Amino acid sequence: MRFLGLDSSTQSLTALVVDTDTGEVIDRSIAFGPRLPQYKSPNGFLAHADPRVKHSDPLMWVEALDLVLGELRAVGVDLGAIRGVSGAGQQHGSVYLARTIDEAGQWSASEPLVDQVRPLLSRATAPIWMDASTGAECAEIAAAAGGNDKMVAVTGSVAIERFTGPQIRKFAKDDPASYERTAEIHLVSSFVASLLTGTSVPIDFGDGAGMNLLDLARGAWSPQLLDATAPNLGRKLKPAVPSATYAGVVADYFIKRYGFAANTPVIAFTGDNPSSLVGMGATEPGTAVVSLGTSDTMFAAMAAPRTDPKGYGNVFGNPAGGFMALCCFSNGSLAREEVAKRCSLGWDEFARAILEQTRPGNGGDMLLPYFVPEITPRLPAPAPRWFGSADFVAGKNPAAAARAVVEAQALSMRLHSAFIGQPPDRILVTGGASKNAGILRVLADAFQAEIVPLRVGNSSALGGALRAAQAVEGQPWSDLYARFAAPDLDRRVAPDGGSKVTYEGLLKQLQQRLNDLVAETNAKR
Ligand code: ADP
Ligand code: XUL
Repeated sequence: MRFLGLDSSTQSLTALVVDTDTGEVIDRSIAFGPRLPQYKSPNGFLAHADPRVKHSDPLMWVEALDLVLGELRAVGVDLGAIRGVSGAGQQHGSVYLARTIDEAGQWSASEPLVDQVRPLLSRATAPIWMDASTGAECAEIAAAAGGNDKMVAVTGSVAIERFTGPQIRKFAKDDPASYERTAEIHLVSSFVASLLTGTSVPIDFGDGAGMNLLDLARGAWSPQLLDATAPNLGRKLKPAVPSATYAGVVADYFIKRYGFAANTPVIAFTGDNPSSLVGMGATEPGTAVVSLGTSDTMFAAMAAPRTDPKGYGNVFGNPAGGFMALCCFSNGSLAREEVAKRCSLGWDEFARAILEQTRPGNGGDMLLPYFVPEITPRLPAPAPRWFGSADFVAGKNPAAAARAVVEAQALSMRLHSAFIGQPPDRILVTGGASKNAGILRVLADAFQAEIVPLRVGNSSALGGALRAAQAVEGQPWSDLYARFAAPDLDRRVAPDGGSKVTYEGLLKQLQQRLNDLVAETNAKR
């Protein structure tokens, strides 16, 4: 049988079809920047004078959904053979509607969906996970909830700028009239699922845990946190549901336009990271995953929720049941791209610079690669810092710059993910940058762990397709993983034991420099 997974991520929307009989996988992506230039979002978000503010136009995601389905059809995929759909969205981003999709979602097949969704928006833009502008709201929510320790105990995370609760509070404070006329608030995941069914699809536990609103133990919105966040918020959110919830069927619009079969089931969508946990075959505790997308994340399934005493890490729902821990770094691909651009390096040259032209430790050259506000550690404003030789600091050593950005990222990941548990000796990798052999080499050495890419890229969209397959066909996860989440053994990278001592030293040095940078930033506030 065939299943469709969708992933509405920061920079692109991907659709991926699996065939559980033949093992075949077909995917297509719409990159927002090049394909939808009218939205003026080359990296998936709108320009803003304040670097802390990062919003996207939700209509861009609506148009991309039509485009990607059209493209699947154009390459000969018979969407009438799809037996179930699920998917994922970039986490934390929120969409505000003046009418619920239950009320307004009888989409007419004769008019583009984007024109039917436009009049429903009560807020023209959607704040996304990169937004760091809600520091005041985080403090207010945490204070009203009894402090950040209480927030962690209930929700698995301290009040954090990018999480949806503080974003909702900011909207309610800045534009109370528009907030009041908002009938329904969606995450990106539940929004795309709702477009697909033409009904209001609830938020799942996986993505809902990224809102600073979900009581993890009860699997329900916390009444106290709803109150601490914004007036009447409980009325604007449907109750959260387990990820495997049947959410409805594909709307007539998609049947008429793209040839889906009547009554094709849609399973609740989840966050891109929980979805990747499935796409990587890592829903059982014991396997660590690093995702190198727009953001870099490191995550792993957990039997019981374990929280980060430093307040950086988060706990989300595991779509297969239980929980997952996650650390998120906003200076992921965007920082690597910034360095590559400044140094005029293509990705192949970037990899060669690491593999052939530089050595572990980078001869003492170190970069704190914070070109946009950072989540881990928390830096509310860009703060790149260059340490080492004069040429390097002056930006005249492209090879060292390439290694420096990746070494700092890998070591910061090691440092901040320690709360998740035992240091991993094997890490699965995914995301756009996992194609880069230079980056994998540094990860292997910095963690002293074997790095294993999977054969299928797009783990988040794959996770959507596998979740649909599991919900409809009911086969064990392990069978699906054996078939679709197989490691690409030719590309795995073993650690070089000779670099271990160098990286231990570098780790301590990085920790000190990060502590200094955070202290400097806090002193300026
Ligand atoms: P997201 O899902 O967050 O939109 P992806 O996982 O699709 O992101 O990754 C996109 C990023 O991957 C691009 O921004 C680009 O910087 C990076 N990328 C693509 N190819 C390479 C490569 N060969 N080496 C390093 N980075 C790459
Ligand atoms: C996770 C996070 C990002 C987004 C975008 O907490 O903010 O990883 O999900 O990928």
